Amino acid sequence: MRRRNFLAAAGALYASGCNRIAETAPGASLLNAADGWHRAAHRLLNPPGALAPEYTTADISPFFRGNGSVNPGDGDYREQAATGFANWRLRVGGLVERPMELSLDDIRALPQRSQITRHDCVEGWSAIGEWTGPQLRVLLDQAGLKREARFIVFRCADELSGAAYYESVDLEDARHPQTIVAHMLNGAPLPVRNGAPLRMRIERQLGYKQAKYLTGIEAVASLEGIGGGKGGYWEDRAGYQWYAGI
Ligand SMILES: Nc1nc2c(c(=O)[nH]1)N[C@H]1C(S)=C(S)[C@@H](COP(=O)(O)O)O[C@H]1N2
Ligand SMILES: [Mo]
Repeated sequence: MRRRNFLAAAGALYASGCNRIAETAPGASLLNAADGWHRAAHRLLNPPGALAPEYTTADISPFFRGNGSVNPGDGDYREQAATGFANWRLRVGGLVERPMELSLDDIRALPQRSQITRHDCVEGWSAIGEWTGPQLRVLLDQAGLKREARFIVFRCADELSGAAYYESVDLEDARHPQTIVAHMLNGAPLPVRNGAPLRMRIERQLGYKQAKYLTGIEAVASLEGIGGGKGGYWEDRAGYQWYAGI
């Protein structure tokens, strides 16, 4: 509540012409002013490393609904699903020293984190689930980010209306302890509707940032030229904010 009031106050300030923060925020040239302001205000209230709330097993929603793509028919996804994703590979590339291709066994062999968190979709629903997988920062450290890397792009296997779903975050969210590459929901392999076999969990941001059907993790210096250039499928189309802090 306090946070919302602060954001409202900060919003009023912003509307009255205080847009210096937006102009000087990192990546401001790529992002609209509102995004720059939102990120700056949210970061002020949630210092680096501040955790999203975590819940108990008693809070877990009996059913975690699916939204957006829920059963991709793209490429060889259905064949892969039929074989239990035995041949699924996650590529880690772009501006890294050591590009990698990981199998699900490779992902499961890394140190794991489990977290019970609430997913909030802008369409007006929430669900609580327990997600398990390695922290993204472990993968990034193995691959070795190059100095020029500033954003991490998430590539997905599915298309919506003929365009590939994708998302992106800055390095602060990429390295956040609750940013994980999840392969389990509530102690079982991810259901197809929730992004099997791999999806991102970026717990301080809204639902559309949680990329499902993950095929690639790419370090880039700029979001220009990727998709429509606004950092994500819905950001490109519906004007959703790139920084979707909650
Ligand atoms: N690849 C992919 N990721 C996606 C989507 C999608 O359609 N495709 N939808 C997004 C939206 S809007 C939400 S709310 C969540 C839904 O996650 P769920 O299906 O596990 O509920 O996934 C997000 N990630
Ligand atoms: Mo959503």
